[in-house]
Amino acid sequence: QQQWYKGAVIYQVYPRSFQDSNNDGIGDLKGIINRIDYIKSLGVDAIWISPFFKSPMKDFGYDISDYRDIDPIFGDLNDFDELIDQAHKRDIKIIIDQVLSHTSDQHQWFLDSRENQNNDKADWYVWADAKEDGTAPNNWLSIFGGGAWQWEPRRGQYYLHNFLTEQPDLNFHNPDVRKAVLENVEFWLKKGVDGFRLDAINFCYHDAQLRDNPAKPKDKRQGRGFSEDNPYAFQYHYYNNTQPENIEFMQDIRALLNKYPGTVSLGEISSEDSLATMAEYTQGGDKLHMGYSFELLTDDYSSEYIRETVQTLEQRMTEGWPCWAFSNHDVERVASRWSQNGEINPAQCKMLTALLASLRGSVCMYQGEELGLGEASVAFEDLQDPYGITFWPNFKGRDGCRTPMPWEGNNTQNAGFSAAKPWLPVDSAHTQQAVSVQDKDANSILNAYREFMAWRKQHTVLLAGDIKFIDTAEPILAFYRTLNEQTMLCVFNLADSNQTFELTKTVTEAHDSLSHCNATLDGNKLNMSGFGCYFAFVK
Ligand code: GLO
Repeated sequence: QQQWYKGAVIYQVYPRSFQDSNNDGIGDLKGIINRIDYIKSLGVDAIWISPFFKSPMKDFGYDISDYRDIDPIFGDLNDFDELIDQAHKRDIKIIIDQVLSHTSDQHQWFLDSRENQNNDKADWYVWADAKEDGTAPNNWLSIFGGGAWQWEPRRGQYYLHNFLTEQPDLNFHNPDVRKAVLENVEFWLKKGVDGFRLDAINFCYHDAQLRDNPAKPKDKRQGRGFSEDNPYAFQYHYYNNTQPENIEFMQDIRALLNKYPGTVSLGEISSEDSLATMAEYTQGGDKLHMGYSFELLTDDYSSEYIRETVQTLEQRMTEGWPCWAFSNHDVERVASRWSQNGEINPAQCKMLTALLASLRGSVCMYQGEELGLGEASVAFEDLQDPYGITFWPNFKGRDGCRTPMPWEGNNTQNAGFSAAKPWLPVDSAHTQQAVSVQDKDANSILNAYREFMAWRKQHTVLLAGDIKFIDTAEPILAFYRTLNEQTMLCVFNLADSNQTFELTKTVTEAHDSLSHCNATLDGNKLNMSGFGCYFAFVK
């Protein structure tokens, strides 16, 4: 019996924007409960909910001021218990976000720590003296822009923040910190969660000697979902994250999870060599269960890129288990990002769902991906994300993928998300793609999504088989999934033009039952329409 997370489809809910139940313009836990049957109808195995803990919301919940409580904007602990209950009744697992590398600057630990240099919590964050000339201790930068050090007048020292100024980094070199952090994690295990998505998990440790990061040559800088003119891209981040000690902490997390059988960890990893770090953090059976890859969240869209990426990770990640995603709350929505002509193409959205659901590993799909939503355009005046405000207009931040879910079409107020003005505007183009509209249309992206999810579940070879790519030219991507005696051929046309593909094996059972594929076999020649796909058992 394969463990549940292997091959699972995890539906990511960004709670602020999913469903508002009390009409304050912000989604909440009750809203998720009200929509649980919709989530069930998608055929997913688990929900990952982005942070809903007490927070000043400078980074919309990724800045936590109390790890054991729910922010009132989202509800309370009873709502959470109810959510777990309702999800479990429907056989849906609950994965929650844990932001361990940093807290909010309003967390009591930080309020104490910053007071002076000799209090209980004095060494719980990363404090350092100014250089002789008053400048920051070293050259480290913040992902969200500017230096990674902030001066604290009370202590007469700088503190480290890899993210916003309001997100001070905890000092994991201090064993008391590790212990306290794990106690918070255990609080949620006792509540019955099925696992954790671990935010920026390779950022727990920093280099204790605070060595400068080396400069990165211009041709090596790539944007990983962040602005390429973000100076963050100008350095190799050798010393501010992914330190050797970090691995021991992964082992501590696993040891804790092992006390709660069936619970899993999904680590978000972005390092200078993310694939290598993912392999390292998930091998040996004593560290993380799954690594979450950023590789397919980039602008790169070609069969060569996808093949090379998946293949490289397959080779490196011998025992570890990957988790792939095309979209999340940090990057431009895939329907726009990989659009071939600037417009949303439903056939492409369906094909991408089929592709993602055919890869070896687990899969995360972001709310609205099942509707083929494109990136919303958000005016500067409406921006909420500090990251976007800093880098505007070159980089518009993450609000475009965080606008509210469109539930109702027609002229329903705010697409049924809320009766009050939503915290981010509903995109008018999204209204036409609303759940109620697509639900009724057998040919919709939503119904194709449901079909593929059911399809994946029915075929163990897709959940557990290995993956072997076929050497194809653009724009065809093709691979075999094999388990024991069974081999399934999976072919995808990544372009909007008709293509052909030559089969070299014999079809024993073609999958004509799938209604969203747009490919027909003629002898051993496969004729594929634009963005078509094809599945068959072969010998
Ligand atoms: C991506 C997170 C992002 C947070 C950041 C700080 O890394 O999902 O949304 O802003 O990690 O916690």
